Amino acid sequence: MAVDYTTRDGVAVITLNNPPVNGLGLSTRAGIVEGIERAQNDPAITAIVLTGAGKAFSGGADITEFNTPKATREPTLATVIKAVEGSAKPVVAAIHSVAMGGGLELALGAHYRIAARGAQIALPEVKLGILPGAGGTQRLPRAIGLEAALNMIVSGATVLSDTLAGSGLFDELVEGDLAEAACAFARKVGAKEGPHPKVRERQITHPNAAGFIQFARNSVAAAAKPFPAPHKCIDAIEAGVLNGFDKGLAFERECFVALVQTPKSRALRHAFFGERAASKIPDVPADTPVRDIEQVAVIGAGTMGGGIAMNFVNAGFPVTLLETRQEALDRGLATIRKNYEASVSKGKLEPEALEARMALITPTLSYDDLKNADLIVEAVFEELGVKEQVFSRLDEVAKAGAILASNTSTLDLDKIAAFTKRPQDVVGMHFFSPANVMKLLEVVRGRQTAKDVLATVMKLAKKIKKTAVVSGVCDGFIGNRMIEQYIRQALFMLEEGALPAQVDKAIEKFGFAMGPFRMSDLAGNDIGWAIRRRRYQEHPGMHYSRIADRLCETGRFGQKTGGGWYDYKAGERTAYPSKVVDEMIVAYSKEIGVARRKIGDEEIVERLVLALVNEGAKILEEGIASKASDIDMVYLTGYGFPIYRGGPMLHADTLGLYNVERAIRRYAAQPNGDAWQLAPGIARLAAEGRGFNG
Ligand code: 3H9
Repeated sequence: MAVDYTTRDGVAVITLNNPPVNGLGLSTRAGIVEGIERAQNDPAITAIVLTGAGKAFSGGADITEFNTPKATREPTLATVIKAVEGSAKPVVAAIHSVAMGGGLELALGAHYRIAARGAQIALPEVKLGILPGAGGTQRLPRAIGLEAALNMIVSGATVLSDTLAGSGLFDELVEGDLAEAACAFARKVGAKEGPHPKVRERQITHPNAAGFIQFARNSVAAAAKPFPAPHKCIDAIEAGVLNGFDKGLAFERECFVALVQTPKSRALRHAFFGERAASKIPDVPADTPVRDIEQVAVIGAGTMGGGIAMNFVNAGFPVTLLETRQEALDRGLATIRKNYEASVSKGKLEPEALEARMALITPTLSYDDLKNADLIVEAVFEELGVKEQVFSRLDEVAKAGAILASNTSTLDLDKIAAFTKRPQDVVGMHFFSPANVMKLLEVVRGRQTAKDVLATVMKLAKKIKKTAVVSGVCDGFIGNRMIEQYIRQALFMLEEGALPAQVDKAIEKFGFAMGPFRMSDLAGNDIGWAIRRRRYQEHPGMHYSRIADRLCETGRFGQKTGGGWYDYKAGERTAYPSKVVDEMIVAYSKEIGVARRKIGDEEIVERLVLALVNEGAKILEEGIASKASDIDMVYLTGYGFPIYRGGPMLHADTLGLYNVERAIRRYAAQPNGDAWQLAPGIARLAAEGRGFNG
């Protein structure tokens, strides 16, 4: 049973007991109704306390039940709340830790609410692409006022119970023993004559509700472009204001049912679970012991090393920062300081905090100063010879059990590990630039990386607020290996008839933050050039368009040289289509004997996205990623894939793998088709009528 029923001196205590967060799944819902009825039928009971066991009052509806028969089976949450609200004996919600979504809606159905200080209160449904579907849009405005409620509902933001003191939501805020206080409160109100107050009966008072709602609509229109849910939240609140509680409730329900079935909501829920699933590694049990990490060291104070150091400093870790030359060290420290100063001037950091953070950094030129570090992250030049020097030196100085991490983005981690006599302690921590900003961390698992090293790094990733995804060893790991195929298609399309601005526009309209050519100009076209030159030697048979090499031969490396695929004005980041480059592209097609054709936006998007999907499927098949959602998390958090499409693999499922297979086979039969070798996994899943996510 997911609900416990006990009695305490005339008070029935109904305790949700459905770990981890007391999600309101079917058995929990049934348990609450049963408990309410049992209390009605017991003459010794005068009042009811409704609370949650463990780490939450309730995290809301059980999201895993959405779009399954269980979600609509009675008692639905609406029925549960009706039972609570209709109880003749007063119900007191005793809220601690977390009351979110349906959990808060349940509490709003109670006659009284008392809360522990510091409890997290939210209606976060909008973050899942839905709106509160059990009366939240109707009751919260009646409890805390129209403006505060609308802001909470539309943003999904978490507000502490302390902040809501005096708002009308809570009857009492409690410092000490909540259960004790709730029972005492319940006894007091149980002694009173009913009926007991109902939030639904309160009035929404606002001097200019219509004006405020219009203002909110305008703000949301600018901020929530591709998402329907925030708009529907406002519509539902407005329906309640204009037409009263019952009509508002019915309208809210209608909107909820429609939104929960949309691909956008499915994508957001996929991202929610994908983020949590990424930290679970199939053969590394959750109870794997972790190593203590107190002291961190970073080797290399360049852009990457500096950004990595900032991550740890921000989380309170003392960091020793090693460079080979004083000048480089000074420059690195100055950049870190500049970054923090920018945060101070934006009001995101207190000036004292800046100094405190800088004080956590110990600069050094000596490897001997790394001997106390529990974790050492190397961020030096991407060249195996350089890594060899660093790791053999680390092997000499690092203490036993220290984790030795490489930030390599392209090199073979197993080779790096072999430079030491402790390959079990070596792991990849591939940060993305700017490392202090980007959420993604690829954790690269070498052939011999110890399980406790992996477990430690995954736990640490949470502390430094990264989304960590484990990747096996392969060229480019998950993210860059896939992006290479995407860029390859982008370049082929230039040869065949497209221009950079058209390609970028099409994929940005699909939802990518930045198209491949703007992205290359930002990262530096010389980086891709260096990788390609390596590829030409390693895989001489592999077919690449040489058009990007042509661009690089002219010195157009991107924003940093004032020109790349686009032109840039000094001091600006705006990309202006470049006549010179466009003419160069057209001339190149002619030179290689290609008759340029008009390429539609649909083809551009399809080729780019399916290139990711096809490579992603191979990565999955080879076990480089352990699940499709890991690949999606890499793309959502590191590559600007539109979150409302859930990542390339979920997007492929939405298209249907049968259609994906057909499209890939079609492109494989066209010019440059040799770049398309259909991943066997796609054909297999399509034949079984399945998707990457089941
Ligand atoms: C809703 O309520 C709709 C209603 O308006 C209308 C209905 C008709 N369901 O985040 P954590 C799992 S929509 C199922 O690591 P934390 C989570 O997957 C809901 N599972 O812990 C994870 O599982 P695992 C509105 C859920 O302490 C485990 O719990 N509510 C749910 O860092 C621990 O999660 C929300 O959107 C759920 N509702 O944070 C709240 N919630 O261990 C979403 C969590 O297998 N939840 N799980 O990986 C959160 O924001 C955080 O989980 C919370 C705890 C703050 C509660």
